[in-house]
Amino acid sequence: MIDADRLRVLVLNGPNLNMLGTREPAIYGTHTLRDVEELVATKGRELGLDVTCFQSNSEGELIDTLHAARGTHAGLVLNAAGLTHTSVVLRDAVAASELPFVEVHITNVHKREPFRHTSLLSDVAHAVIAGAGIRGYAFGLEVLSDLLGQRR
Ligand code: DHK
Repeated sequence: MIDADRLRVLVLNGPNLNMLGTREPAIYGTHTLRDVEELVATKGRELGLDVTCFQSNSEGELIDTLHAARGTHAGLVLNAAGLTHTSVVLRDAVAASELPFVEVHITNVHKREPFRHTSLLSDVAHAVIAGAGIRGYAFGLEVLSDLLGQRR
């Protein structure tokens, strides 16, 4: 149920994150995408936010979702996964959405391969959280909640 009094926040997950839990568990851990969704639903309730989650392996679907979120959501928690490091079009879609956002990475990308050290999103993100595991999504919601509270 959508509550008109609660700000809507989109939690958007990019390619391969549907494989969480079984994908390279030594790197990404054993929590699943479902665990992420339950975590942000709980945190959202605690913060009084109306959280919607979406994951896609398709860049186009992620872009369409960002376009649809413009004007319907107040903020964004985004793990663009590998597209973080490569996608100009996703960056452009985030900018077009005009949503304040927190960039989240489950792993500490700066401790990993050099190609993961570059983000096409960080310079336009409100905050960047990396290496906190899936708790990073909950932290992202807290940061966004503070920011949106200040803007109300
Ligand atoms: C997830 C991915 O799928 C990688 O492509 C990124 C990110 C890191 C994460 O840590 O959540 O490089």
